Amino acid sequence: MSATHTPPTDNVLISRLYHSMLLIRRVEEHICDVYTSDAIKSPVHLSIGQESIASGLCDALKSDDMVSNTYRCHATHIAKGGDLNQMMAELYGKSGGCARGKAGSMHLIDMPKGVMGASAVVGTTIPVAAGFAQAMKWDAMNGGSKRVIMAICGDGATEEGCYAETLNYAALKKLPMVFVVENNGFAIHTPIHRRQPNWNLRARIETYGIPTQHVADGDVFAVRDAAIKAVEAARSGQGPQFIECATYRWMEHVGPTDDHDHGPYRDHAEYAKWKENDQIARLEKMLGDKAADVKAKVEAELKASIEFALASPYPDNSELYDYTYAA
Ligand SMILES: Cc1ncc(C[n+]2csc(CCOP(=O)(O)OP(=O)(O)O)c2C)c(N)n1
Repeated sequence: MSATHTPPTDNVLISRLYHSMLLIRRVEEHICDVYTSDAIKSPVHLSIGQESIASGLCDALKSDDMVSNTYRCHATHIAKGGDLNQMMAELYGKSGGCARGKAGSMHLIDMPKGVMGASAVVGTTIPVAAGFAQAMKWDAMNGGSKRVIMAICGDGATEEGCYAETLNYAALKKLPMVFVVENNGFAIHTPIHRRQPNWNLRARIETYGIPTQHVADGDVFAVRDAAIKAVEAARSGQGPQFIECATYRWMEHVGPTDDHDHGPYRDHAEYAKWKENDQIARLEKMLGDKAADVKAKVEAELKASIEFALASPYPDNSELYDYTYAA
């Protein structure tokens, strides 16, 4: 697989995207390293191999725009500028975590940085994102700035009833939303052709009158360009937009290892093709000697976040019932 998009020559942009993708990869590699020690107790859904999607998308957003995601949310949290120390402390179950150590990997949140809380229940964040989009629209009508929310999910989430309902509502109300599907081809182990009679996702979305784009090769610059176009359209009042980004999950669905010997669900030639297309290696090559400074910065940020997490205390027993609700 080779990238079809003309790469930019702007080193500031290349460095920024390389930093974003490398930070995601190194944070998740750290998770893999420590997971068996039980220091991180919640299930982890890793985005190793999929980094270019979150990094390309979030680069098109302003700081007061928002992003929503599912349980596979480390990458968008980092790419949108979510606080890394709080994220790491949350993974370690510490009180300095973004949900005070009570939620773990699948429920990252950083509202000041525009990261909506994520959920383990497939598809549930999509209608919540539409609620934010509605509020953003009303706010802009009352003189506030024109903000956009990007609702990201996997291909499996598009099969939830609430996905169709949200597309319908967002199109009807011309909400400032960008729907994105990170299409890694699997819902856990089930490929898309065994789940849908018509797996042309974009054709389905277009029936709502929502314009669609497709990035077939994970090219980080192509993802960013598609996102810029969609965000501009949504921000200027043209209603919701849709982007399908093909990608590939290198690791198991949940957990810190690969599952390449777990039966025939993967096509190993396809995995090799995507691995060869690794956008982190590609940008590292483009940067040459300049990559070293970015790498050093990433390692320093990672180290600081681990130190923060380790130094943070566990939540006190007295907090057990705080922020819990009963009807
Ligand atoms: C409502 C609901 N149904 C089923 C599940 C079990 N489940 C967890 S992840 C998953 C697959 C989702 O796949 P996809 O949306 O493509 O995201 P990916 O994991 O590939 O990023 C399923 C079915 C769930 N968590 N919630």
